[in-house]
Amino acid sequence: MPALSLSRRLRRTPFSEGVEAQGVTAYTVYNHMLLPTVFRSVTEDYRHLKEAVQVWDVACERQVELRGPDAGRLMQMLTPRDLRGVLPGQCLYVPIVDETGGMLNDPVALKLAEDRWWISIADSDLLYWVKGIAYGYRLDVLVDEPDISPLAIQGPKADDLMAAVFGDSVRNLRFFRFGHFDFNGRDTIIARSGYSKQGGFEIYHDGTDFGMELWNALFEAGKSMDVRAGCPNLIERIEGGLLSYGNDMTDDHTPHECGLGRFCDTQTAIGCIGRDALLRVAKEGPVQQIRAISIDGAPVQSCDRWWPIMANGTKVGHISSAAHSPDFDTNVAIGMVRMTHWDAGTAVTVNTPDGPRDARVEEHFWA
Ligand code: THG
Repeated sequence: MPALSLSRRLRRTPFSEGVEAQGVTAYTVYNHMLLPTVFRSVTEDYRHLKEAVQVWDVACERQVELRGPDAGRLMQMLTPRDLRGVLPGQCLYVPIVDETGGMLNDPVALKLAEDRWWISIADSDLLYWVKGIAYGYRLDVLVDEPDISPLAIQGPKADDLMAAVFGDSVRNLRFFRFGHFDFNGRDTIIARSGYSKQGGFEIYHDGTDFGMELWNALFEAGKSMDVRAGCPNLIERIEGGLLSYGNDMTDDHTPHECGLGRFCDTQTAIGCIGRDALLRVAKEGPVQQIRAISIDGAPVQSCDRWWPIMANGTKVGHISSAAHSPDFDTNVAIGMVRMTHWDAGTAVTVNTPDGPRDARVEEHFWA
């Protein structure tokens, strides 16, 4: 593999020094920023994530901040999820759609105050869409990307590690809630959330000067817990059915096609851009949808372009993510499948780069 040329467009993070000292072996680019993808090997990282605790540099989950009297109105324009009744301190997984109902991003939104939200974005330049709407509708709101860098603590021992650094009260945080905690005299936002099914937290580090201080404190406190640097793990996130924007979905897909209909309240999300389009698709129902798919045979290579899903010689969908799962002893995958073939148990063929494989639509994701 050729190397990745670094320059200031490809942003480093406040934790990059620590990531490199811990032996990162592969990066990807996410929101124009470095995101580690492998430390030891994807399989070793997976095993360790499920047994111990990891510190993840997910600074690339950039925040789009909305601040001002119209922040709440703008937030509701961006998503078909009904935001009435959401309180400060809550996180929400929110589909963001365009005027056709196509997915623009699938962030976690944090309501900081009545007049202040963070949108913790997946990999697309959402800032410009949000700025354009605020400007076009003459909204009284400031939209920008503050330099906030999330650091995720994930794995079964995450509570113990966090309690060692931030005190026992961090254990009381409920899922998808955040609170303010002290770190060496600095006010720090911590949420119980993260891109794995192993449980854990996200620390929203603000500023660039104490990133390594935070990183080092976590590694010092976690020595007895076998803490390691980690990163979102391909195998674990496919098992868990966690979708990846740009891989598993694009602006050609509606939330319903992505299986995110449960995060849409299109009837009551008054003011949401794309509402009419979504009301139509909600009524008619999607004709293709994301499914868990198992693929037989030897471990597959990673899926860097969509692999056709075939049945009786016709294309009935595509695989967008795939990996070999040691725990389930099969290749686990995420794919978009046409209605005619999306029922659990349906046998299909996946055209992988090294030939056709027998595959099966599964009832659920694996975790
Ligand atoms: N955390 C934060 N920002 C993020 C991510 C994150 N931005 C980018 C990316 N991840 C956005 N995508 C997702 C996808 C899934 C989830 C979070 C962000 C997720 N889903 C849970 C699930 O599907 O089980 C819970 C959803 C719910 O019940 O509300 O957590 O990880 N800060």
